[in-house]
Amino acid sequence: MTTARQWLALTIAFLLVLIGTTLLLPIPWLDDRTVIQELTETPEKTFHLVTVEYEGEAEGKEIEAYRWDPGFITVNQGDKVNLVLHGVNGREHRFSLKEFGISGVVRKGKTARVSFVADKPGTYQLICHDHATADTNGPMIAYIMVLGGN
Ligand SMILES: [Cu+2]
Repeated sequence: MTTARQWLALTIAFLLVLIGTTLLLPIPWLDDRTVIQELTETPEKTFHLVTVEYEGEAEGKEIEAYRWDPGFITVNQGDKVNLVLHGVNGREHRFSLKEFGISGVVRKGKTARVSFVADKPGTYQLICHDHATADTNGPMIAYIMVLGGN
């Protein structure tokens, strides 16, 4: 005969195995990540941006504009975002993303890396202060859209 106490022990053992497997097995609809990974790891997204220069001519005058390429990035709230900025055109670009306390400079032929956690929804501007407006050969602004939680 199985006693009530033994049933209880068996039930607890079964539940522990069930919970253990659920937490540790890769789940197909979580991109084969485990529940523990899903709960503890911050999703990380890396974007490469290039400094580019557009040139044109109007009324015999040469005109130019610097841009970040790509100029629009979408992430989810809570993502750790890595920006890898490659200096291709333009001698240097002093930039900031002020809502996330980021500033730096990208120089021609060099790479600058910055990271932040996108902890608040909204659209933020990665501004190059050397080319911030059309009057200063810009606007060199990349828009970073952080989508709110689900
Ligand atoms: Cu610039």
